[in-house]
Amino acid sequence: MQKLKLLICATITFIFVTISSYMAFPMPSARADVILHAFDWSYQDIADNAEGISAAGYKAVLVTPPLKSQKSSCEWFQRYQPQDFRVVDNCDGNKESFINAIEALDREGVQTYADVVVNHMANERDGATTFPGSDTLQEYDDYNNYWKNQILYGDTDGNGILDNGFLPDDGKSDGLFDSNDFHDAKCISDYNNRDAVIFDRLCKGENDRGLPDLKDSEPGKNWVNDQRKQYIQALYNLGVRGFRIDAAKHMPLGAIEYFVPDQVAKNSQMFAEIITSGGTTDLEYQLFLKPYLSQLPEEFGAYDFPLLKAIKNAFAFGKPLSDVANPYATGNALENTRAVTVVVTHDIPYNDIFRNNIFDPKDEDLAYAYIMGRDGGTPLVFDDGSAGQSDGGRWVGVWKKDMMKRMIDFHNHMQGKPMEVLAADECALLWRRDEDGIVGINKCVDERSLTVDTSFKLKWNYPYTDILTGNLLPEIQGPSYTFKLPARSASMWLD
Ligand SMILES: [Ca+2]
Ligand SMILES: [Ca+2]
Ligand SMILES: [Ca+2]
Repeated sequence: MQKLKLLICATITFIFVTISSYMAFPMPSARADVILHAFDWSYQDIADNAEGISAAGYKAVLVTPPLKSQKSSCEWFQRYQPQDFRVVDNCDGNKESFINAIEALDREGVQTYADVVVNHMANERDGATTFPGSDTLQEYDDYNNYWKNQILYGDTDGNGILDNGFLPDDGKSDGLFDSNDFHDAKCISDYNNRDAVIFDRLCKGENDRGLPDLKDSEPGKNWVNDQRKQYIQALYNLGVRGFRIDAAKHMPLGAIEYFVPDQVAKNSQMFAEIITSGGTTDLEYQLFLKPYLSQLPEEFGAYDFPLLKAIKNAFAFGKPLSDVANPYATGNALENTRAVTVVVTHDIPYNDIFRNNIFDPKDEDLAYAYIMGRDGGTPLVFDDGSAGQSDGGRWVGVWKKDMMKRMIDFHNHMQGKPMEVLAADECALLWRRDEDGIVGINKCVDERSLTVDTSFKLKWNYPYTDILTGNLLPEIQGPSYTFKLPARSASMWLD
């Protein structure tokens, strides 16, 4: 594919940008607003629930990857196998319904975050490395009245036919990638080999051809990275203000920095999916997360998998909860400003190798209280809208559970208030948020009493209320106070 003319594309794309009300929408001052991961929700469902999402306290919604993926079957993983990312059309909707979702959320003061899947393309058509396939290009042309409305970028002259900058338009849609745009067909055999993880394919098993891996590693050959860049810019231009970078450990850091436009990085929340099995002493952390955090600018955040692992360990039988009293200090959490904190992600129930990270349901509630109650990181709540509904639909409707809404309410009340741990032992954690909030978590099966010094730390003779139960805390009347934490419970007191 000839790629020289493409240098001009990124700038030309701007010409077609409608200056919308989104451009004037103020950025949140802190990056600690709760994100709803509306996993495999349709864009229509998101639009329909925008008011409820806002009322529940969420400030952003991470939506289904806005790209073209196959619709002949709707398993969730198809959403992560792009056929074309110049157009939006998948089991969860199309560009039109995607825009409706963005606008509906915007009206409620909620931002839209996009799941960006650009490391690889779909495993289809017997291992094809031409995207989209010729049948798809023919369909674009045969049903132009539909497809012209789903184009995100790549129609340089705006005539409804994808041209990718090759003008004059000859009336037939142009392709996006061919075999020259992919690394050699080889499955990743060693996940501790950084080069293999970046250049080779994600495969499901020995007999799987794997996902064709885009070539993004040769200096001076920027076709792939320029397409990724235009894609992200186009999403930003629609009003998207957050980007989850899928499979980030599988792309060179230089490529990520290249394809995220500076203005987008500065005005959005960027976070990478780099799964590690631990914190700073973990090999995967050293190989993938550490270079990402140290070499990319501060705007580039990440899922806090180190913290997830630390919480999971601290809730295990025989392990002290006090292990997560100060996780950053012990190398078990990312910096506050770069962390997206989770207790479960879609990958955990839906991939056999991660299922051992699933919490006991009650522990999951307590873990949510932990990430919502602490100062640091942006909590992300996983809600399962997929047809699969793993584990009997356990994560269906999580977003609107009464307990979840109350925790988010506490989180939003405590924005920016510093945190100090007052007590920590094998069973329990107790911390304050300035003098205005107190969180207590007891993971054990017996009530726990914790006596703490309240001098200059908490308000005396003052009616703190547990937002989770509505119960009043018996008033603190002096410098010593004994908190009683019921068995297997969280309490979030505020004024
Ligand atoms: Ca065109
Ligand atoms: Ca053409
Ligand atoms: Ca790769």
